[in-house]
Amino acid sequence: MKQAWRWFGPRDLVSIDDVAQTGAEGIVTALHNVPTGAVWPPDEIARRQAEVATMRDGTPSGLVWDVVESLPVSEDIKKKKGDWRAHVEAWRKSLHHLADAGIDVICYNFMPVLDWTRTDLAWRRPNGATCMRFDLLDFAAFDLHILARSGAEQDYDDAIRDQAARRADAMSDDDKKSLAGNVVFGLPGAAERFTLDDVRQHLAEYDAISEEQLRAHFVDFLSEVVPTAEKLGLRLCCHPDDPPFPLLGLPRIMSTEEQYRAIMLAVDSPANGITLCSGSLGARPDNDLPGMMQRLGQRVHFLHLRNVRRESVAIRGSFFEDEHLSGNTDMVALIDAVLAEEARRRAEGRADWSIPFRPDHGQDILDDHGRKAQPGYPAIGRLKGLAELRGVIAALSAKRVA
Ligand code: DNO
Repeated sequence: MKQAWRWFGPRDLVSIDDVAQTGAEGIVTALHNVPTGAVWPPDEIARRQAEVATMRDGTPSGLVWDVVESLPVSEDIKKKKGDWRAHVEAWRKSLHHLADAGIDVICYNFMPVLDWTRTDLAWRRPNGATCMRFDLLDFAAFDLHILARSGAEQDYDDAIRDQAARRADAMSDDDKKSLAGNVVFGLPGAAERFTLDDVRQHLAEYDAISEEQLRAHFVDFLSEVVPTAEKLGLRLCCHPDDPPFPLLGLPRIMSTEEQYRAIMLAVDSPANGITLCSGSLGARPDNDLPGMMQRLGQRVHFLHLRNVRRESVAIRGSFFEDEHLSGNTDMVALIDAVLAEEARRRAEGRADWSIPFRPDHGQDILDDHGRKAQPGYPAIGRLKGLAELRGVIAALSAKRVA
């Protein structure tokens, strides 16, 4: 398992110098400045590689850009309209440029309109740490009373509607603004920053797109890009929906094992793979993460290891981001399944036997509270996660050898 770290580029308050001290071996990043739908130019890829490789004083960092996260897929591609053909062509060109630069793992997602979303970015835990949280009642209050989406009432039962109305009544204008900001204005890594009106307009366009139709658009997109990736020796890996259930009346197609299996079969190539994010998928009680790793492992090209604590037994429910070894996913069993998959790959002689992972998100602890890096991506909270995961990997690996 290759230990990687997400870095948001030179503006990231957690610098390459900091990352070098975490013990991470590789970097996960993107050209966040290139607009969605445009080609990633070779010189900008090379510049980012040089930034990753160099400490502030000019000495080598020892770090390499291993994984792209994300190469964004445009709304036109997801809706299969407008400039979608040109955007697919640009995506393919970017794949060529990345392959030329020696970067071969490409993460992306196919979530309509919103990338990941939360209602609270700094929810206090009893020990003083803060974490991200998705509270279904706050989300419903946003949907029903701030966005005021038409048809939203049908998506919630009476009890949720009543409680959401009470919450909305109790909110000041500032509270409403900050809730809307958390939900739609884009968390780190999201390719777009939408206003409420943009969101309303996109939602209206999705009215006519069913889950089946969105899946068909995804398969059409993959049929165009997977052959290119395969030829170039690249591994594409789709990130799951986060949270993994329908939101704002939008279809979600990458939330369950069955949905992943359908997409893997529809375009059956090793280049069509999975980013197994235990935090996103783990927010649903019917996703068995160690089992998914056992059953879909051959196509897992990248891992996000984090843990959530579900606050209800509902498929669509509230949750918060727990410590990496706490929460509802059995992280030790999941890592054991990853190591078993790596052993299988080694026995088969696969060159890609070592699967890159990053400690995904982290609670804000200690000096994180002062630094205020990107939500979910503090230095010390993630380092704590990485250190704990590294300990589990070392212990389980030693047992395998013995
Ligand atoms: C959140 C991230 C996501 C992820 C994209 C991948 O922390 O895991 O924003 O980068 O969905 O395309």
